[in-house]
Amino acid sequence: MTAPLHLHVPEPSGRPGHATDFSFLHVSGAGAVRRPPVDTSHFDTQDLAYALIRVLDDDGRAVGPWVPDLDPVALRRGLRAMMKTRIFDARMLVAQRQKKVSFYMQCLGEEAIAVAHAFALHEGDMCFPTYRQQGLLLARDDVSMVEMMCQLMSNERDPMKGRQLPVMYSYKRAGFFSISGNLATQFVQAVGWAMASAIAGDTKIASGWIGDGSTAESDFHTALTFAHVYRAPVILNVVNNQWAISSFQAIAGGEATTFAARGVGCGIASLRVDGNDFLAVYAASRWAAERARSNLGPTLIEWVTYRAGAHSTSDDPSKYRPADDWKRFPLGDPVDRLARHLIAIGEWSEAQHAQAQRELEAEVAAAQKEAERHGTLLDGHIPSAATMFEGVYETTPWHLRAQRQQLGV
Ligand SMILES: Cc1ncc(C[n+]2csc(CCOP(=O)(O)OP(=O)(O)O)c2C)c(N)n1
Ligand SMILES: [Mg+2]
Repeated sequence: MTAPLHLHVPEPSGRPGHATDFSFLHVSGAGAVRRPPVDTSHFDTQDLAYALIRVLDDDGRAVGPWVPDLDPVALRRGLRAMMKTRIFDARMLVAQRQKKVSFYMQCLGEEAIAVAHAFALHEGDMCFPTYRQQGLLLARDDVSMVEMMCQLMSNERDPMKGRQLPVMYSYKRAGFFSISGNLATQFVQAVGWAMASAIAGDTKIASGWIGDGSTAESDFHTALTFAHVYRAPVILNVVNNQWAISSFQAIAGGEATTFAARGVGCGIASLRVDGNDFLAVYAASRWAAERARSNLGPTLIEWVTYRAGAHSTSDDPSKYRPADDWKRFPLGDPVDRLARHLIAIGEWSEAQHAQAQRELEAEVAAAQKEAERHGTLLDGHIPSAATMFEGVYETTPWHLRAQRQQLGV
């Protein structure tokens, strides 16, 4: 008699009231992982897809072959952009609780990924983000916080005119493709855009974004196949923040292997990187961007991080995970880690940090005050119903003209 068959159903390593056991997370030592030349093969990145590329050690020193060429001025800019992102998120969360915004999504704990990645791209490159990469916009100066807040408040100055959910920004001028709520579509779109850039003989590259949970969608696998077959100039970012709303990342297949390893199997050079290490994020992003720009094809990067906040303002994580999870997460807080590094090299101090925090809080508060002048959900200053007929057709069809007349707008 053979034993009856059974399935393996992954269990989360922590539940409310029980401390999470993070021993499942394979963490390499800072500086311990090799850095191959950018023209290496996917085969040569096999070990890198299971290791964890890290630059900052526990004392805040930058060590090993992945230390990037970033001067203190750039590092301070990065730190400020991460702090600004965190403050922006905190204020918008409160604005949602005050009913000024209908819905919000924070990127608390994941700030280094989008901010350092933005620093590694060029003007004209196109990102296909999800709702947790606001740092891509806040790291640059092309889009003002006021404009972003008007989108969140669905007010008269909302550049999307109420056609997108709050947080679903769209900024062609800042290389930020319209966010699609249909997850994983970002990956096929990014690969398609990258292929079009190459077909046109252009020099711009694409950067696609997906979460750990969304890699279970078939679009993820389709995108990898096309990216590999045509050597598309694209960076494929998988943000593994351990959760997909209330589903632990193991449910999407991150338990006995890594998300980075998916890339190697498809013929794509792949890296697994400490997403809470600003220097490692910048270095890996530059490595991937250089490959794409040099016709060496796609790179898949798994960014290991932790979603410190709720999934969205519609979620209550205390129902499914321990409240102190983030504090126990072995990779720490990206803002603290970069600040500690700058202090360790004598380029920052506690006093400067406190001063920067005050300045940025004042800057974000001033932006919010300005945005609220154009209305919030509370006072009903929303775009006119007429806007739904505008900017869609070059010539409005007869039936829409009739509907607009009926509405009297
Ligand atoms: C195709 C699709 N399926 C389901 C959803 C509903 N949904 C929204 S967010 C989410 C979880 C996504 O988790 P993950 O990909 O890990 O990203 P994270 O929220 O952690 O950044 C789900 C299932 C969706 N928006 N699109
Ligand atoms: Mg996730």
